[in-house]
Amino acid sequence: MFDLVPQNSQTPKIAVFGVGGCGCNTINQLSQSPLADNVELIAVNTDAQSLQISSCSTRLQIGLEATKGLGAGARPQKGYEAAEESQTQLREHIELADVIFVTGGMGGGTGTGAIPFMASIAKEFNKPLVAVVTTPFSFEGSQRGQLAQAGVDELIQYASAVIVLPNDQLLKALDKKISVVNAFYESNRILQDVLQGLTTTISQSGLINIDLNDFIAVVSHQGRAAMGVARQMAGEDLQLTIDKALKNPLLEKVNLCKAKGAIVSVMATESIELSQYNSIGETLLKQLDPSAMVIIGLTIVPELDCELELMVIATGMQEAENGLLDEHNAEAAEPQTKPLKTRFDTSELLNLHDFLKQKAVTGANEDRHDEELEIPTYTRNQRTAN
Ligand SMILES: Nc1nc2c(ncn2[C@@H]2O[C@H](COP(=O)(O)OP(=O)(O)OP(=O)(O)O)[C@@H](O)[C@H]2O)c(=O)[nH]1
Ligand SMILES: [Mg+2]
Repeated sequence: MFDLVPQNSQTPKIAVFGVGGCGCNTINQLSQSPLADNVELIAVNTDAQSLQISSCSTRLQIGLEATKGLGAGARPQKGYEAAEESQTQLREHIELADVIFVTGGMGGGTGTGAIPFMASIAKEFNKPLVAVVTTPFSFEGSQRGQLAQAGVDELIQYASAVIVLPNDQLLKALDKKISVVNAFYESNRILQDVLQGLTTTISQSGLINIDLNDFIAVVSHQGRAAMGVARQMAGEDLQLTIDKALKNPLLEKVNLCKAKGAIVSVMATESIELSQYNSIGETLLKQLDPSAMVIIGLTIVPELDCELELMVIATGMQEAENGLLDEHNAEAAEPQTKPLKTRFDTSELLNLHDFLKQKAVTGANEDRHDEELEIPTYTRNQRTAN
């Protein structure tokens, strides 16, 4: 069953930590894109030089004693010690947040050692933590690969959800001539896209907001997760759009039919029909474990230049699948979204109140739509359950 979730009066605080070199690159990229006020970006590194050039306003240098500000030298134990040494600062930030995202590269010292440690702090505070980590290119050598694998295995013990982006998939999925910088940019953009979709949906401007507790329930299934964003143009098939969002070729392959939950953030123009909205949940549910909980949030973006834009996070898969990229939807290899700046800079997000006021002056058909949305959630849930 899936829920239509009510408007949330409190905006949850979202902390996004970028840890180590890779994590700081992603955070720098994120800081260039428009994000809601409730999102705090925090660059964390043992490497003082890398932090100095970070464009992020909150920067935490960890493990000054353990690493002398020089990085952890590809030794995860050093990264762990650094996080342990600076745990007071890390704890302060983690404790203040309602939802935590952590991103970084596995295979080096800082990210591999510090990210699982941070996840263990979040677990102690009972805070949901979603980790998005890369694994190294094969050409970086088997030792890095093994360190990365051990890091991911450890992280899975503590994080609510772990999303793995294997760097080797960048080689397979993107144009062979793409520069390294642009390939990394594409990889980092998955996090950027999902974060943008999620924060917009959790924030007050959404028409039907995803409630924090529901978000926590879905991401806390523990295990592996998949996420992605896809756009649907008029007349395109919904199933294909969902496939594009979930079978992002830059992600580790996971067995979706084992997913225990999913969060869908829908961006649409105000002409979206209730039946269309409902069928997003129904179509998605068919692909997941039959007992999966699916939560959908809707945000009206009046100037959206497509029919729908979906951001999906599917959670609770226990195993990664050994599969080849070829089995992924080939169309999904093409970038699905325009850069965020283009998508959101000109968009005006409507709040629920304004939306209903506008609807009140338009036709009777649409009034029915509004009435449906005003039915108390409990009643709607009962209906969905029957
Ligand atoms: N996708 C992506 N991968 C990256 C990026 N930067 C580094 N990586 C990968 O992340 C792995 C870890 O590298 P870093 O993040 O530089 O390592 P670190 O955590 O700073 O660890 P130390 O430098 O040893 O303290 C590398 O082996 C690369 O595979 C990036 O910007 N994007
Ligand atoms: Mg480093």
